[in-house]
Amino acid sequence: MDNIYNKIINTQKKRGGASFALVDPDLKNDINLIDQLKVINDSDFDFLLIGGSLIIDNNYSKRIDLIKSISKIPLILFPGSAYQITNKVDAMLYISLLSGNNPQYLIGEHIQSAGIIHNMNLETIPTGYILVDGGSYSSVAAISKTLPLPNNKFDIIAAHALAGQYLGMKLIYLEAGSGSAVSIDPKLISFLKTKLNIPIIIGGGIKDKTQVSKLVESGAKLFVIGTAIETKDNQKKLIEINQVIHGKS
Ligand code: 1GP
Repeated sequence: MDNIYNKIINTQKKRGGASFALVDPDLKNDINLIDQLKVINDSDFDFLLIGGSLIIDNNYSKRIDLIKSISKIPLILFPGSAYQITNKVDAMLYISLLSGNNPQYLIGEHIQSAGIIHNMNLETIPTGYILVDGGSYSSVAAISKTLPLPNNKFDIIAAHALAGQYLGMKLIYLEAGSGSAVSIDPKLISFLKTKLNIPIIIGGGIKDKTQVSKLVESGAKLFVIGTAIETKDNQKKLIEINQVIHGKS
């Protein structure tokens, strides 16, 4: 079937890995949204994720239209809440926050939006979302009112990821938090690879190719990059990161 999930899996197979640009359609990115999208178009990203923990004004929908008009790659929603659901995307990560035990983000937002998603006939990609300590207090932790899992307790993280797999999730998203000081530990990836048989996507604090090389060596294939795109004059670094993700260097 030609859906976005299969496209992710095929990209991973054909290119060795896939990179996801994350754009937060919030007021804070308004001034340089067009510049960010141009950089994304010219830096060999495979997919564009749209979403944020919190949208603080009423221009969300307009920004999605702008993103859609400029982006050349598939758009995947990465919603911070049911409120962000839109049919202007090609698919959505259907995220359940497995860490932290807050029923609102485990199942509550899903019930709120299920009928809407059904009417929109939107592709949902069931994703187990696991917040791992990235060394700073993250927006996800603040908004979801949950604690991250300790980043050195591999067994605990694996138990959450396996629970997601057994519940039928098609992806595990390991989140260190946007702009985190520490990204996901390559040793954690090697460990999880021996247990899971669903793909792992990694995000939070990914800034340079050296860091990505170590993660690729440990078996990581799917990467989310957000803050590094918001950083001015950073295109060279993004191109280098994507070369490593795609096995070109
Ligand atoms: C946040 O994982 C993403 O949800 C991306 O993190 O902004 O640190 O790249 P960065």
